[in-house]
Order: sequence, then C-alpha cells, then structure tokens
Amino acid sequence: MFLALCAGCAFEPSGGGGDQLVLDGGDGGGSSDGNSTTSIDATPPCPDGDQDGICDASDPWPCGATQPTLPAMVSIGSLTSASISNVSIAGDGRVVVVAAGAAITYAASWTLRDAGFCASCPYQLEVGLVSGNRQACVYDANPPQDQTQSGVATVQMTAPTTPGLYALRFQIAQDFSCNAFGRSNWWFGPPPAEATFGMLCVR
Ligand SMILES: [Ca+2]
Repeated sequence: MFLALCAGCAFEPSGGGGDQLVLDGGDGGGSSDGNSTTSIDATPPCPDGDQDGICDASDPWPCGATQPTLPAMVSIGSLTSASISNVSIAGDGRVVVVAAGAAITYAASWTLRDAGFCASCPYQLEVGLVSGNRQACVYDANPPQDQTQSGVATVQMTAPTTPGLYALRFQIAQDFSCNAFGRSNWWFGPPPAEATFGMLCVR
C-alpha cells in the first residue's frame, strides 16, 4: 500500500503536469499574437462582468458578447391577433442598457384584432417583464369583431435590481378583465420568446 501511493504520486506531476504547461504556453502566445483583440478569453485589466474581453466602463453591451436584435414589429396570434411596434425604452431603442432599480418609461404602439368566434368576449393585451411580472394591460375590453383596435401605450416601470438580461413581452389574455379576481400577474404564465418586443440589459 505504501509503495503504491508513492508510485502514484511520483508519476502524476512529472507526466501530465509538465506536458500541459508547455502546451498552454505555446498556444496562448501564438493565438493572441495572431488574433490581436478578437480573442474572447483575453482577460482585460479591469472589471468585465460579462467576460467578453471588453471592460465594463467602455462596453456598449455589458450583457454578453453579442447585443441581441429584435424586429421593428412583433406580431402574435391568428384569429385573434396583436402586434407591437415603435418601441422606445427610456427614450432609446428597443434593446437598451439600464441601471439596476432605475425608474424608466417605455412607449409602444399596439394593435389588437378579434376575428375569432367569441364576439362577446373581453380581451386584454398584457405587457411585462420576463423574467418578472406583468406590468399593465394596454387594452382591456370587448373589441368589435374584425376591426383593428390600436393605440400608443406608455408604461412606467422600475428596472430589476438584479443585473442581467430581461425581456419585455406581450400576450393576448381572455380573462373577465385585467385585474379579475385580484390578478396582477401574467394570465396563466409569461409569454414565449417569440413575443419579445424589448430587451433590457440591467447593470
Ligand atoms: Ca464586458
């Protein structure tokens, strides 16, 4: 037993350890010389929260290597359909960087059209955060059949206090009303990724 332990200890460091040190040194020097600033695993001499090699202070998108893009108009639904466009978050575009806990306002144009079978049903057009809660119903009524309802919503919100990436999404709800039975969150659950009309990088 004593002999076996000694043999193991002697082999490990001289074999794997020595080879790895030589290989790492050679690869690192070569690739960083050739690729200059495009190397993502280069550690900058500064805070870099999303570890993309760009210092926080000068990172235009501190929530990952690539800033996401969103279409100018997002449409959902079929027989009953809705859309959101002209999104402006905190006076900027639809993909923005905001401070944690900041009070911000966003504006968006919306449409809702009921070509479905329930002529007497009330509908809600819910907007809110994912992950997070519904913020508002920008529409809450029984729409006339086959007529597009539209408006411009202005929603006041507080940015999440935990840094990270958050989505603004919307969905069509079919409850009795926006706050039926005291409900203040998403109808059943949050909307899917296809219903994303805004992105917040909270830092
Ligand atoms: Ca960064």
